Amino acid sequence: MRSAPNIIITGTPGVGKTTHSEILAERTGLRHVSVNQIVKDKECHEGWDDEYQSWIVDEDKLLDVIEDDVKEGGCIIDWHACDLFPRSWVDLVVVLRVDSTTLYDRLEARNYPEVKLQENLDSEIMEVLLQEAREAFDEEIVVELTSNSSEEMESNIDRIEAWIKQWKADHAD
Ligand code: DAT
Repeated sequence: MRSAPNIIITGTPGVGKTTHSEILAERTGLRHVSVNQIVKDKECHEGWDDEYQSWIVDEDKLLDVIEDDVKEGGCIIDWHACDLFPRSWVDLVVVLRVDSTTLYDRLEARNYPEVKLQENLDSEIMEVLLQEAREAFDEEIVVELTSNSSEEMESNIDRIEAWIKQWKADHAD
């Protein structure tokens, strides 16, 4: 059994997954599992998509690479997809949401190609990742939080931190 929970922080690119994950890892001692970084470092991909300027992820290889670490517990998995992770690995799924104007500004600042920017904006408006999370996991473990401002981020982090403490208390011997 895990001594600390595994949490997925998901949502459209630009919603604040990495920022939330880094601060949470620092405050709680949980480990930030940056899937982007792992895909690059461990070559869990089948090449580079030039149009989208992103790696074509080899999900089986990715799962193999992170399995031992995640099974120990205490991981904050930071990735824009969540339905590839086995349900048994996951205790909480946080789906971050942002208003479309805010997201537009954040993605533009990243110099996203127009096609990728538009696709991500559409995906956020259509709640694609929220639906994906709700379909892949029990509804009780899926939480939707807004991330438009630093005040909202602060409150999200406090809330997740409190949830982690409670999880540990509930799962103590
Ligand atoms: P993601 O990992 O989801 O792609 P990120 O953490 O890299 O997103 O954040 C994208 C940019 O937006 C980055 O410049 C930090 C900023 N940002 C993220 N969350 C924010 C928030 N709640 N309030 C203000 N800025 C935020």
